[in-house]
Amino acid sequence: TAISAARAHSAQGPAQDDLFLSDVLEGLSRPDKSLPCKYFYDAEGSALFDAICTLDEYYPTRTETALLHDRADEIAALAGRGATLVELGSGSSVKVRILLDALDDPAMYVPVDISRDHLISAAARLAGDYPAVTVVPVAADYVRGFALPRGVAPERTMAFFPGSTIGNFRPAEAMAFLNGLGRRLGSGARLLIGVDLRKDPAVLEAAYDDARGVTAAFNKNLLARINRELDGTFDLDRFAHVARYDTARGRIEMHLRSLDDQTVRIAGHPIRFARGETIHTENSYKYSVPGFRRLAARAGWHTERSWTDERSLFSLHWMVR
Ligand code: AVJ
Repeated sequence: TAISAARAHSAQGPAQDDLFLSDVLEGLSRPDKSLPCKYFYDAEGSALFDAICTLDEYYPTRTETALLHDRADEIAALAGRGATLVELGSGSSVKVRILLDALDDPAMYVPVDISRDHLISAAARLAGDYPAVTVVPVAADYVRGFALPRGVAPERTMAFFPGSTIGNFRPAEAMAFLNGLGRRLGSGARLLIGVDLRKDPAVLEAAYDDARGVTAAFNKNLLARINRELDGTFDLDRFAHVARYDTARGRIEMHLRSLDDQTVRIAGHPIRFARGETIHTENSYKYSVPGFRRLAARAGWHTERSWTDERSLFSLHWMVR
């Protein structure tokens, strides 16, 4: 059955645990301290991210969801019959249901996600709800590459990269990533990608520093995760959540600011923080529609359709390789 397929393929993909410690120590021993944002998404972080997606201030999720509903029939016509959907960073696999409901007899769904347990439970739930679709979860860091199931024709493949996760890459990295994805999927493959748009900085900063402090908890969970998994001694009350928009770069930056001079230990290694020093935890780049289309074109993707909501908050693009 589709559910057993989900279980059978769950073991593939490289283990990430051993990389966590070395990535953390490397990022925190630089003069400008930073941590890779992919480590936000342990079980706690994935649950906090799902909570972020329901916040009033966090417009991307509901705006993109509405766009998907509005354009579902058009997307289904472009995708054609019997498509294979490959979702990058599938998380809870919520948005893809809009596509699976609209598509003409979708054959296969390949959710790719770094958060293995969350991936497996989401894939099993989805497989139960869509018994005609073969669900093949792939536990992998999709940036490093991942194996697609055999025998999937590129012209039937449709990658789905929603949520403006592409915004976590610097533009040059985004280009390299999209180019690599196109080569992996093959000539004739399609890509449906969600991209957050440039806008009033106040709207952007509120989206990343909400009144209820959910985003602050999400950001600080990175330190809590280091405490849990790497024998860290971070005192979460001695760091503050910071979100600021850099207009020139067109990006939201999230940081954790040390409130004191302090020394933290991670797996026995001492890390010193000066008062006011920050750990840069995430970039979230924002684009204009033409700006993103130019970037994609340089990565070998031709944009056939771009859709935005009436307030121009968010964009969806249909691209062909
Ligand atoms: C999942 C990377 C798209 O940048 O908006 C949400 C992550 N960080 N709130 C984003 C995030 C803080 C999110 N992405």
